[in-house]
Amino acid sequence: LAELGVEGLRSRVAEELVRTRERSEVLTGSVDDDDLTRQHSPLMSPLVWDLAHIGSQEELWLVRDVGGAEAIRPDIDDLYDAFQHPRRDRPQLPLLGPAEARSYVGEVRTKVLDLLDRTPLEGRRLVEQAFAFGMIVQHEQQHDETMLATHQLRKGPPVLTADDPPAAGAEALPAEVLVPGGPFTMGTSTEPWALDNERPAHPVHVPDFLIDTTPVTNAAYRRFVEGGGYDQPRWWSEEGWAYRQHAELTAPRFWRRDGDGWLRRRFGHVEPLPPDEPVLHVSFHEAEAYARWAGKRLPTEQEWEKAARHDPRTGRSLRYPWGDGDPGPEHANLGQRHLRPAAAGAYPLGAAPCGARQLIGDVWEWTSSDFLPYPGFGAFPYREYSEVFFGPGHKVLRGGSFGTDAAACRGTFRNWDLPIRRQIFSGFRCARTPRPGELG
Ligand code: AVJ
Ligand code: FE
Repeated sequence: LAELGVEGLRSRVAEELVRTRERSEVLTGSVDDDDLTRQHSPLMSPLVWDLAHIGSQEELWLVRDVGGAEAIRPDIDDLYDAFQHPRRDRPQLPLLGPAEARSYVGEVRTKVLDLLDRTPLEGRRLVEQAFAFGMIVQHEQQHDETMLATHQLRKGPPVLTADDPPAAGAEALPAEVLVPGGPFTMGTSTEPWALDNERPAHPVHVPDFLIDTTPVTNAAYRRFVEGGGYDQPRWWSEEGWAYRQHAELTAPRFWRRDGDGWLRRRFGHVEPLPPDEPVLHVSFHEAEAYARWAGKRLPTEQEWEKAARHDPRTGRSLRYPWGDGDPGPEHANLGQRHLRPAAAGAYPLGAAPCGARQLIGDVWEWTSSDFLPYPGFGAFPYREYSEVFFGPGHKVLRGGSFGTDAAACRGTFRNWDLPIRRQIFSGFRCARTPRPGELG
């Protein structure tokens, strides 16, 4: 950050705030007021809640905490506190209406841009001050991804448009790649916008493992579905099978049988299931069952990050699979640039040193790991950001999806969710431990 200079940093932060708000405007401006205030699924907030919540967090963290200014709307703090009201109850709250919400977030933003002009952004506190703005950009982007998931749940004709992602290359890829055993550095102490749960950098020893070169595709997952995978408890954990029974799961969310084939619904389009695309909208339990059926397992979070970041030539951990440079459209499918994952095998320039592809972007990837703190973890800026979610109830997802912005995605970034969730843009890849003697 310091390399940008004070004015460079200031304009970079302002650009990110503006770019991010444009995305929020697309997501909330493409539907009518009824669509904005309605609840499209009990799993999600009304879109108008996300919008005002974005403004409310920005008011709390920047206008009040960094700027020391008086509250703009102290009366609504409670309505937009995610801990006070579960998503299913939010439509019943006396929320700001669409016009009020828009003017509120606009008013907050005007104050924030003014604050950015006045904040010194230098000296010892530079990183801390810039971090508060970076955290707000990431927070808004995370809610933009959540709103994109709400769009996927809404009924009715398509309202969002985007070009298709690049096709897969013609070359044949190996099904899996080897990551030789040894130490690597997990997490980060230097990434300026890394959140508390990604810190600090720490050494981890990871034994030999093989990991799928690409995420598991619809075609592969379909073989599991049609091979009776959802009818055979032996592939599922006890908890997973109980969930499968209770929720009456028979296939990934948004799939529908059509004669001998399958259709899937995607942002209002109903289309034949694309065989080469990574499977999307599966829960942790479904991913785990598939992996067992395939004779494999899910990667641990440590294995995933080593595959994505470890550079055996230098022994260092990279910021991204392709190196230390920020993500470009040639590296990864991020930022809602496309409204679907790219086919497995796309993005050769985004490959990791081990040869694995699409670790960043396309689909969030379930890991077998519980969401837990790294050794030396310190909650920042609030316990409520990560710490209260640590424990066996939440599983870690890695790598970001087509709906994740680059500002909220890094090789170290950790997402988490309940193992039953599948309205998120979740997929997975498998891993396995080599059989004795297999590696020669
Ligand atoms: C990191 C995606 C699990 O959306 O629940 C948003 C991020 N935290 N507002 C979420 C978050 C507070 C969080 N996830
Ligand atoms: Fe939030």
